[in-house]
Amino acid sequence: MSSMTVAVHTGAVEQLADQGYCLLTDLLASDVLAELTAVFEKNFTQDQWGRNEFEGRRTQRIYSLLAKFPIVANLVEHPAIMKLLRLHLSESAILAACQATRIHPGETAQSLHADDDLAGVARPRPPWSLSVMWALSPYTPENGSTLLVPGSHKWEDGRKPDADEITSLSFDPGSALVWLGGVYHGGGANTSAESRTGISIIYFQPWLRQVENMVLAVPPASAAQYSETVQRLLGYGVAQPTFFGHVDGRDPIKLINEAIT
Ligand SMILES: O=C(O)CCC(=O)C(=O)O
Repeated sequence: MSSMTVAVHTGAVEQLADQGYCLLTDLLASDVLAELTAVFEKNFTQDQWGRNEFEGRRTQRIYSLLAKFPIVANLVEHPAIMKLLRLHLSESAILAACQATRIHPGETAQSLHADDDLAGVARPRPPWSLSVMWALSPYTPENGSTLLVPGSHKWEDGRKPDADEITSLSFDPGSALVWLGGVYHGGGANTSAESRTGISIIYFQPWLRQVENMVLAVPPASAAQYSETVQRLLGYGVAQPTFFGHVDGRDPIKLINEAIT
């Protein structure tokens, strides 16, 4: 991560600490935004519907973006985001997820959740993750803009948000909504006639990983000689029920043996 000096919007660093989220507008050069928009206009197809209520039955997702669309690196390593990462997470944070999402008209609100709660460690706690929602279309409360509960990263276990504590913002393509992993959030309901398209990126603390990077050390062809138990211990498997560890939305055990279900 570079140590260059980068300006972020006035107050964003403080707002992220205090409210748990901030909105950065107008971050992308027009040619980069135009290319990103064109790429995802072309690549959302009809076979990408969510497989459960959490993925969203009227939501489409495309995974493994950096393997498919190098232009996405402009978002992953955007200097303003790198600065927030350094200040709020870690100098050596890692990329945990990077997916395109399109919420279609008729989608209902996703259940509110805090990504860091999956750790099962008592709240409040320092952030284990930082999320960024990059808008490639307008985001509005009507078309499913991300629901957020400001300040909830400071809440104790068990507190549930009242309806008037949940907010969602309007913002333009090229903006980035950033929140800390302790903040309750979720995709909003789309009651409009237009779809809402964005790139959702999650960064993790660097220690949320294997000590040895086992799937690089023992690639699929080599892992094939072992039992399924060893393969899953190496990392060729997903955690249930979160599906963490997936590759392009699928269980990575299939990289070794397509027949395993
Ligand atoms: O789409 C959004 O606005 C947020 C989605 C989200 O939090 C998730 O899918 O886990």
